[in-house]
Amino acid sequence: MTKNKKKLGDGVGVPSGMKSVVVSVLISGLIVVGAIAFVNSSGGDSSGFSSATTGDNVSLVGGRQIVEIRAKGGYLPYRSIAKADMPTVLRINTNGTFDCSAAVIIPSLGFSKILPQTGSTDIDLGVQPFGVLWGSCGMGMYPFEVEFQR
Ligand SMILES: [Cu+2]
Repeated sequence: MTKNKKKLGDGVGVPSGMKSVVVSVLISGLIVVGAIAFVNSSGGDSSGFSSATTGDNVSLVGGRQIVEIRAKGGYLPYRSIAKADMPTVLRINTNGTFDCSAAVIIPSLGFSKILPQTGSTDIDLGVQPFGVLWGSCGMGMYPFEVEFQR
């Protein structure tokens, strides 16, 4: 831990230009997210967004809850509501998914995987505490989250 900090401090150091790079990356990220939101709301049926926040993509099977999302040009629903303190499986379905949402990462679990272009992938999330589990495509451009409630 301390070793890493030291390494950052001496030697190369953080160039002052780094900050503006980070800022511009954040801004371009926001633009991308905004563009996606625009595309999502203009295409398809208009009820897409509101139904994306309900918990109807969660089912109970044999004492486990299965949270099912779809990966293709992003993740749907973007936000899932699940129960905390319960064995949980995240099922990600792909169907002709050739974009980067086939590369899934869940940073807090150290999880990353390339999904099949078409298929169903179960990810064991274990028992999650109250809180929000966040995931995205490998580049962090398409986010999704599972909110664990009590
Ligand atoms: Cu991506």
